[in-house]
Amino acid sequence: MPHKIILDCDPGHDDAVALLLAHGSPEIDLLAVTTVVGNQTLEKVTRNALAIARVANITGIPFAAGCDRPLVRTIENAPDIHGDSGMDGPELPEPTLELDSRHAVDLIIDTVMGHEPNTVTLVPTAGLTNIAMAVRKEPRIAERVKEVVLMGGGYHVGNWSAVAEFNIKIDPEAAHIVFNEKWPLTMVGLDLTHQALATDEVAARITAVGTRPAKFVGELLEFFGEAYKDAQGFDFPPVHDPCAVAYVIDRSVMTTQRVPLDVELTGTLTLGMTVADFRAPAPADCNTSVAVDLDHQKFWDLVVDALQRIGEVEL
Ligand code: PIR
Ligand code: CA
Repeated sequence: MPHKIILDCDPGHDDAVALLLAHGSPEIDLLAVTTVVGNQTLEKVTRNALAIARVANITGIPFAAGCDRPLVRTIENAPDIHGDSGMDGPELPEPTLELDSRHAVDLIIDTVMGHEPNTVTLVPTAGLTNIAMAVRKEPRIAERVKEVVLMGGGYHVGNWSAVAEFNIKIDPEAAHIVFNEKWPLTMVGLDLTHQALATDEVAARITAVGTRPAKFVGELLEFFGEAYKDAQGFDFPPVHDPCAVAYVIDRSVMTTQRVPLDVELTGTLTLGMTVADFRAPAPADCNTSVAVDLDHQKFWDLVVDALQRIGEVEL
């Protein structure tokens, strides 16, 4: 039985790869795609999500727009990494799919409550505003969701400050809510995703697939790679968000460790830091884990395999 997931995202170059991986994997049943302000404005990331749907011919599942600002903080976007559109590089086709009329928070609640308990996995790859709002509006989803596998945070690495990661830092109060719920939660943070580098060999494998969707990914990675070189001095870009999807597909793609986690809300230097307490064996009631080591080969095999399954798509 494929794993039912809701992808909550802010496309975003790596969000796009996450969406394509989910769509092209037989192990994933993609129930809904929701968007939230993050890499760019809500309007832009939502348009980008619909453009990806057209590129890969994703139809028959609801896409809904969510929160256009964080719970407490003022909006922060990441144009240095993702460009003015939020997904600069490839030409973005005019969307054909229509947005669901519901707010993303309601779509998330309806989808979780409309399926059997313990069958729906939430995969957030952006700020956690929608997820926090959903669990506040309908607290029963905390017991009903199978698990949360999110890209965000880092126990030893930051990218939006010395110690904080973007998805957590832009809405730390939302992250605090999500990290302190009782659902099983796996944090696929920068410690893991900085191993998911799109090397030249990876880019060549993707281009060799030869289809339009694969060419689209190739162009995304080219822009993302240049941006990461200029802004952060990386030789190759870390492709964060599909790591969370890959973990749902195949647990053996990474190792994890169960450890208590919390989100810093009052630090002057550490706002938005995800604090992992490694001091002792995790207590019995600890419901949080962090991703540690990535099997690079297995991860990129999953992405290339998904692109091959998506096949050719005419515009
Ligand atoms: C990536 C992101 C934001 C800022 C930078 N510098 C790099 C986005 C990605 O889409 C990913 O979800 C997460 N936030 C990584 O921090
Ligand atoms: Ca993202």
